[in-house]
Amino acid sequence: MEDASETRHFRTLFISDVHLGSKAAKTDFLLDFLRTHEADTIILVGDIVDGWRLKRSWYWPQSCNDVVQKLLRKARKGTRIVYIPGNHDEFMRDFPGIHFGGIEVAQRIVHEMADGKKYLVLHGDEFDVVVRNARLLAYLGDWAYDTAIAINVILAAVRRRLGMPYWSFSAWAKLQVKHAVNFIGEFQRVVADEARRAEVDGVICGHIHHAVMEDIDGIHYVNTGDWVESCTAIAEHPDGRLELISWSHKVSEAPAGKRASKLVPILLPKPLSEPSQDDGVRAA
Ligand SMILES: [Mn+2]
Repeated sequence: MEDASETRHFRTLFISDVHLGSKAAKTDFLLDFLRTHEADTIILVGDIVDGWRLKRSWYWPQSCNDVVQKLLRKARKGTRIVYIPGNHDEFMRDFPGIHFGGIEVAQRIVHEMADGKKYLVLHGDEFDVVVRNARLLAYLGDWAYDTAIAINVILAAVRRRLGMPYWSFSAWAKLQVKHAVNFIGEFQRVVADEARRAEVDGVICGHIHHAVMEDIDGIHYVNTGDWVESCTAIAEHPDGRLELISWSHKVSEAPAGKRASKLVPILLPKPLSEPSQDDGVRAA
């Protein structure tokens, strides 16, 4: 019963932070989105699978398989799919350059838009240490910045070897409520700096679950958001123009029809009293 006129076709779709394996993953929304959005290229910008979550307790309902199957099917039908691992699916980082089921894995890529503009595409967790220690690093200078990124990589590897969960940016940021806005701003600035170093026009990342498109000192900073709360994606039109799509918004706005009736139960508010103790759920 698929209405072809409803399907939108893009040059590229950017999706991140789905956290498959965490109960908070909005897989029904994502499936709905994938059904109605086609693209020549789909770039998965990290934290698609929540490996840390699955390690603690296995939660893999059919809908998670459906998402994976949907992506593999698109790959079979000719969509180029690139998987850039994040910190929650860093097990994928052991396979750079590997193709599986038509999906290619890369640490980061430079994507050229249809209008020739170049964008650095990465998940963003490599800047956690920098963001946390922004003030100190600004004081120490450039060498400290590079060292901090290197230390972040080493620490993550050591923690992984010891079976410790990845330190979570957003869980930490939430504890620092007063400064949360500063952290988002700091993250954006640090990532934009990296794009400037790479001599590109913009950057597309995920990690902090905060979808936005804005200019930061001449760098176009684009964040894909997440499919845990906001259900957002970035789409590149055939002419290279970028659009931030908020899918839950569209669903809730749609007139009562087949889609609305199907998705209404998911829209029921969850009890607000439960602060997410579990880092896997909202953790960036
Ligand atoms: Mn992340």
